Amino acid sequence: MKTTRRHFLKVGGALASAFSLAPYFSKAATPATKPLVISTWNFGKAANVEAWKVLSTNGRALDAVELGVHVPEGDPTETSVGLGGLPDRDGRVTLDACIMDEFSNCGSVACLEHIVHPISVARKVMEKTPHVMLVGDGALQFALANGFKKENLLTAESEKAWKEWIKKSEYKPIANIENHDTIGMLALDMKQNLSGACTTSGMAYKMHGRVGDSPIIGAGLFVDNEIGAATSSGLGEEVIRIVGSHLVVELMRQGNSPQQACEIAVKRVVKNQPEKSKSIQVGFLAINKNGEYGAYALQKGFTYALYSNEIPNKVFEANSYYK
Ligand code: SD4
Repeated sequence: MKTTRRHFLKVGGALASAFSLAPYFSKAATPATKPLVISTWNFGKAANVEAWKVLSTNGRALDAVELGVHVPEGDPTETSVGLGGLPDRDGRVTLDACIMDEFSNCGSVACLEHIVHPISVARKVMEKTPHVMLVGDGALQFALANGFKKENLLTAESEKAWKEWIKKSEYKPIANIENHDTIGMLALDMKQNLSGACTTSGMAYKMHGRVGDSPIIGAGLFVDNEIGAATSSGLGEEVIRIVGSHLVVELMRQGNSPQQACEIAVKRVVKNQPEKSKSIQVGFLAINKNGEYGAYALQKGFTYALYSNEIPNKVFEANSYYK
């Protein structure tokens, strides 16, 4: 079966750009499920509700993922994304985000301060500049020039937690499993187009200027509208090392299911870092063009929320390499 698919994709490579891959996918075991939105962690459930409003009214996957991730970005009680995000070790909240559409357009911001919705700045980078990525001050200047408001993102609670942390100032580049909570969201719309978004305040108490996987196209997020889309959460350095989301999509291109692709990518992390992988978290989420999905993580506890016609918004726990 795998060989056949691979063969099809190899032989059909040149044809793929000219013709839709729909006949290939319609032969898959699962009937097409669309629209569909899937996102990382428990807070993905509330985010999915907003995304679904767009998808269920025949909207574009790109709009769905942007509006979906606005929910945790704007929620001051979520300490890992947007407003209320835990700061770096200097007490500065610096945000990373990226977005990618069905035409392989993409935009990204990294180490952006003072803007509640970095995902929308990333979209503006995609749509209004000849570039893919803006960082730091340049990203902030661009945001302000495009009408975004400058705000204080450090809430009293996050400031308090940071001041507690300062007492010991224990800087561990290997962050523990709990302080990783990026939202990565993937959507398939009624026109069978894919898009994705990924946004985070990154590792808590990181070095100022540290950028994780989340805003890096191919690492924290990748979309190929002929094949599928993937996103990641967890220790960004390990995801960057394997260009994780791109790897997952390419594995699907080779005929693997989204589940198989996520598992192979996680095993690659283990192979790279056999010892370190025991104490860190990395998780991948993927969907293909047919609406099949998969998720897998190093450690237990990686949850994701799925919203489709068949499953109206439910949180699941992914299987993990370490039990
Ligand atoms: C990072 N991958 O900055 C992000 C953090 C994360 O769930 O995923 N949290 O490394």
